[in-house]
Amino acid sequence: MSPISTKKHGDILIVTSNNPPVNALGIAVREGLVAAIGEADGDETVKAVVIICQSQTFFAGADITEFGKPMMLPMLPTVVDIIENCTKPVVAAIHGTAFGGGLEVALASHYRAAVPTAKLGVPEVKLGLLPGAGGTQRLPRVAGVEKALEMAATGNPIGATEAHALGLVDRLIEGDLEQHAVAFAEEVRSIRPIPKSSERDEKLTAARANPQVFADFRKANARKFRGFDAPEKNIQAIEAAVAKPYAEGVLDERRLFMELMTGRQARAQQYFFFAERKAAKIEGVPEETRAREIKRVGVIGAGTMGGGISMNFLSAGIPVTIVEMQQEALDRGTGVIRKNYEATAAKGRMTADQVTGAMGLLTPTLKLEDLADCDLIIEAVFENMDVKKEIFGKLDTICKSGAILASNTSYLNVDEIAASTSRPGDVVGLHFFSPANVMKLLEVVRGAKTDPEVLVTAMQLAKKIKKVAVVAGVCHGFIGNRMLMPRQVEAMRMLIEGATPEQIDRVHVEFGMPMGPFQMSDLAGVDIGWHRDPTRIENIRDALCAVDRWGQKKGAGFYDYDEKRNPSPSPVVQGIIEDFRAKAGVEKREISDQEIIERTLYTMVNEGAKILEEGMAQRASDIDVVWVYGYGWPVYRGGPMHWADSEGLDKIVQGLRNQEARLGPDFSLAKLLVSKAEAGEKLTR
Ligand code: 3H9
Repeated sequence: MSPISTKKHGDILIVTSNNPPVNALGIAVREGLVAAIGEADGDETVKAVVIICQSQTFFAGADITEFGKPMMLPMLPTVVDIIENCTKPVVAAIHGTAFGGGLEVALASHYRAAVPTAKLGVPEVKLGLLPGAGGTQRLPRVAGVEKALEMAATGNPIGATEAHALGLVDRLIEGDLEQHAVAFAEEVRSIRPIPKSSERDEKLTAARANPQVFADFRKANARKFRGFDAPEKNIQAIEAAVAKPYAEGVLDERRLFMELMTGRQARAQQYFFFAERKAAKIEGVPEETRAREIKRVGVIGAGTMGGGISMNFLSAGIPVTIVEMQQEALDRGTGVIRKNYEATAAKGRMTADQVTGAMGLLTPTLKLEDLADCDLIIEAVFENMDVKKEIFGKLDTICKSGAILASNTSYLNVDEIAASTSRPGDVVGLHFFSPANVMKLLEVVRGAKTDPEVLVTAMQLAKKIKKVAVVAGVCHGFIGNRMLMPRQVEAMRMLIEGATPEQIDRVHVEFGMPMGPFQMSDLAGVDIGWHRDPTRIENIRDALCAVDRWGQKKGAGFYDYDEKRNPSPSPVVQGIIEDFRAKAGVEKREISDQEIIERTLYTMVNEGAKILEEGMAQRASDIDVVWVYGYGWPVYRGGPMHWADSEGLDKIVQGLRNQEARLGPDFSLAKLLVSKAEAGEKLTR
């Protein structure tokens, strides 16, 4: 049965799509739309058309699962042209998300009506693409060039009210959408000529007179777009809309779309779209498992982590009880939370009332006993097993039955922590990334005894607080930090062998990471995990810490920093490195950029393969989600596992073999990596 059905209401033909979950414009929908427009054209009793969708949303875009498969006609550009050329006025009735191809259908319609909660956007750029069904040509004509540039190149949607102000939505509808859209269609059924977006010109004239808008836009966003192919091609397509007649502009759009579609970045970004959604699925949990209700959260520790974690829940409207040992630390912690909210409000991203509302949900206390009524308690004190065990032992006696006891540990054994309670099934790791109120990743660490209900609750709650959660097994550093370790070890070794922090960082930044290992260390604090004894100097890091080079916070780390925190290479650090080199009797040599990649990134892939082999990640794509959201791996390279697959696993194995002698006695090739490479298989499939 076709997902498109038609019915008549007086002389209005209502075309309804029912293609759950998001009314993607797959082949059956496209065929149905063409047939429905044909019906309207052919039936002289029809005076106007309404296109509307059932369930949660208007068309959310082309069907991404069709990408990479043989083309199925009619293609979307043809369908939207057929809609625009309909001889009867067409009204798009929008709710939910009119995204990508969905917005292109709406733009080809002659009028757009929307409920105020609707969102309109062209997120193709996030899939490494551009709106390829006339969107880059019609959107600037309807919404204006600057808005179209912003929407297409960033992929961020706008709300219906803003769209209405821009003229992208003609009518905002309160109440029943279908009924009001039909009334709107009745109003416009006789207007001639029928207004077509592709024939409009008036919003292009300003940019025609001032083509500098494009250069300005590129300049203003250069940092954000660094490394990505798609934003630039979105800009070029809109430039064509301004510079050329519509019929030529769409040809440019098609060419640019195909260039992107056949590229490596689009494949990586589309892979990642599904990877992110797959991550939410937990293996080995009975389908009927229900989540527990979380009405109040307790957080132990009001430091940077505890405060950031609390903010996630407060922002989602969930009350938080926050515990500290000293009044001063408690006051400082709550003060920082308030300051963070006020800073957000100052940027216009929150109202004063929302700040008051969020702070009103926070209950600071010095008594662990006050956690008795919490449904979830997250411990965020410093990384020490004895301290954590003591806290969990106490929680066991204080917390109500059924409460979830979580640790924010980033390395420690969650099973050992769970064993300090009488209810290991209620214990789980919730590893937030710093700053916890900003970073999207949450590693949910599944202990040997963690109850399926607890896992399901953690994953659902993650969505509620707008995190992307990934299930990890119990191993040192879980998924993310465990893979960071070989990278750190090799980066340090290469310093002694002859590389500089600048070179190693540059290679990572050129690869697309936001920063290299030494920049990251300076930002996070070189002293994290340091033994705090300045007389005990066993490695370069100890030597830096001993002379107070703790990173940006001290104005010195692997780099020197000026007052504005601009880094420059440090002669002191160079001296320390040379000292170690001399002591180790190592002869300085040139280290190539390729060697840096093989010893830092290939070793990470190898560790990822071990994580998979040991079942510490449910699937390779989960590892990619961790690295993209937790550490800024460039999404246009899909994540370390997808990247390894696209480079070719045999190349990765060969690179590691080339370096094996330098990687030292602790290194071993992951069996899974070797076997997949030999079989010509991929990690991600
Ligand atoms: C495009 O339009 C190109 C054209 O310009 C040119 C063509 C020539 N296709 O995200 P959710 C699935 S490119 C197929 O969890 P939410 C999704 O995988 C497209 N499937 O829900 C998931 O499946 P499962 C431009 C899709 O409520 C289920 O639907 N459009 C598509 O949190 C639910 O998704 C976009 O990029 C799709 N287009 O969010 C929009 N979209 O249940 C992409 C979703 O098996 N989509 N699925 O895991 C979104 O941004 C969000 O899905 C949306 C709903 C906001 C719509």
